Amino acid sequence: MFLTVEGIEGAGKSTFIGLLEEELGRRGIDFLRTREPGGCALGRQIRPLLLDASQNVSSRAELFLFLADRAQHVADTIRPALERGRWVLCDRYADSTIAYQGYGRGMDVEELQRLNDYATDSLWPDITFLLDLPAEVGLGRALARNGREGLTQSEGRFEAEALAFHQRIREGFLTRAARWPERFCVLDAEQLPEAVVAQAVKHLEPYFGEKH
Ligand code: Z5A
Repeated sequence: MFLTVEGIEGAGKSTFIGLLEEELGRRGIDFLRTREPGGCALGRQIRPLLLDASQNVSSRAELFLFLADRAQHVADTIRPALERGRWVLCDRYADSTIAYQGYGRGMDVEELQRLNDYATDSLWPDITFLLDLPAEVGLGRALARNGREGLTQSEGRFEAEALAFHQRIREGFLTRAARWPERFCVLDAEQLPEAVVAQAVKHLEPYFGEKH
């Protein structure tokens, strides 16, 4: 079972995944937690290039760095785990590229869909949890967290983008969720973290018996 978690900045993905991990553990599910960018050895070298605010990376170069990270991550980590019957729980995946580089940066969405098919050899998640909330709420949370962790307000290339950029990304995710309703499970991320996870667990209930 391949699960991905998507959402705008500050949607609460890390918090959500932490709580979901506990639930999966309690149910005896053998799972792998991973993330993009940076879920494999090559990706850990690529990640700082993508997130460093001082890097002047062109949109196309950025796209191919995300795709290189993903291609290696699928080959090295995700596919082998799925083939061994494990569940994979991944923080961001191909939908992020289409939302950020497509809807956010204005690159051609259908072209990005094809490039993701190529990079992943057509591996798409079984279920995608979309943590949905208004962009200003997510950015507010991310900035408060950065403040607590001693980072500057605009630390990171994506945090520094204008509110309209993050609003386009939210709309992009929702457009994808409407196009693939059988894959996406849209969760109201303005609720308390425990309530968000409870909705996800309810959605997963039919799969728990299968354990793969
Ligand atoms: N990116 C891309 O452009 N293209 C791609 O193909 C891929 C990614 C794969 C990766 O950054 C960046 O790369 C990302 C998209 C882009 N940039 N942005 N934006 P990252 O991995 O460093 O960061 P992130 O993925 O955006 O995650 P995040 O900012 O760390 O947020 P989060 O994991 O969703 O949230 P959190 O840390 O769990 O929560 C944020 C704060 O809110 C924190 O203080 C929590 O305590 C609080 N929180 C969490 N849940 C709640 C609820 N339910 N209520 C209230 N407060 C909450």
